[in-house]
Amino acid sequence: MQIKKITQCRICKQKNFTKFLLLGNIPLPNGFIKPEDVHKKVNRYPLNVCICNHCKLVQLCELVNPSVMFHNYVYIPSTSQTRMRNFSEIALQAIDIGKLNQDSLVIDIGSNDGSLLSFFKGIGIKTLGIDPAENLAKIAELKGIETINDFISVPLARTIRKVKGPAKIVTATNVVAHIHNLRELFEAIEILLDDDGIFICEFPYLLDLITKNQFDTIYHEHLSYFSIKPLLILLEFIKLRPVKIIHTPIDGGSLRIFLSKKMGTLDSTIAKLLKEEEKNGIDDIKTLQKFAKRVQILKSELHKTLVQIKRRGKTVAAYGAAAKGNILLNFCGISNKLIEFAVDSTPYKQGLYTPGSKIPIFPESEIVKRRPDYVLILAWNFAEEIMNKQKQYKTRGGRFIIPVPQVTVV
Ligand code: DWN
Repeated sequence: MQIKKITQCRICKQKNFTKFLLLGNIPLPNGFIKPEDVHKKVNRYPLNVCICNHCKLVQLCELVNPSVMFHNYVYIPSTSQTRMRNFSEIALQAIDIGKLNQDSLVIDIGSNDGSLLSFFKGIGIKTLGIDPAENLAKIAELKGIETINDFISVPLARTIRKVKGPAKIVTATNVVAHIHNLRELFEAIEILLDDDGIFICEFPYLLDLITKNQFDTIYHEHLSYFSIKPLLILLEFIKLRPVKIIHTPIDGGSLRIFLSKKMGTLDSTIAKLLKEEEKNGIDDIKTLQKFAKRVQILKSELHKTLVQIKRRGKTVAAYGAAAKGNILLNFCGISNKLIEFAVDSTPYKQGLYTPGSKIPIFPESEIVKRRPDYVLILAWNFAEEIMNKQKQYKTRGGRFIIPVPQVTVV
């Protein structure tokens, strides 16, 4: 079954939703196209967002079969220094809060190419990765990170606990929002965790998404868009308690939550964030409908800006063949007619085309080689890192376009 319409909220199980944003039928954002397939019709999947009227979890209205999305995965975290710095910060906090030593086991759910676990492995801590992407599990193993190539599940957690023993730390970065069955996920985590173990997860924060117009981070891989209120309701159904919560800047704004089996103290940050959410009315349907209107304005602003540049005979390239970039391009109707080429540091994306918009992807060196007049930064969450890297392009008169939170030409 490729697509399933949600009938009940994954947190509170109620069946009462209000749809507030329709992004249309869009290709899977990591479904890059091989040259030989670029003229074939690309599969498109509905991308609509609703809010549960009971627990206020914002979530996709339709779910795509996870095997279709994650069996062979081109996204790797190690292409961004910003992301790797964020990983090292998580590792340091884990080592500190978990009082880790060489006997400790750290398990990463959605371990990708082993980038996060390599920080633990590097100092002799035992590690284990779990990831459904066959291609990435192989790469992690080649890096010496033992990785189970599978989706997380309760039976798998039981086997791991039996064979490896309990984990002092379980991590999940940009994974919890990707998983439909949250109650099974947390049951599996409770099985993996030692009695004094800590679960550390990080995922994009709805407050930032709404207040900073980050509509392009809404895509088929991200099933849930978390805020504190529904998270507190989720905690009523699981046996873990929050001991710490940090509002981090990564990916435009994320929550990093530390959960333990022991009774935690409701971190004061939770009260502060709840107040912020109330102030911005992010669980009020009127706020969400205003956000949807801003998204439409951003769409026409960006399209108009690129058409005007084209009319002036100037050229535009895209920087970062990011999943979010594919949502932005397809939703805003931007294709290879307005964007000459894209560049990306991920080897597996180079030589492919962006899905739907059919833009060819080159290594980053193409920017200096072809010197487009403008560079549209699709990976806006790394705009600073990218503009620093491309100083030479800028000093030679190149200009950057940052699409979110507003269309800005730098
Ligand atoms: O949740 C997810 C996030 C964490 O990563 C996944 N579902 C999918 C993926 O989303 P994304 O592709 O939007 O992630 P990034 O990390 O924002 O993508 C950045 C892209 O830009 C990568 O393809 C790498 C590229 N890049 C580059 O070419 N040069 C990035 C930097 C920093 C650079 O200097």
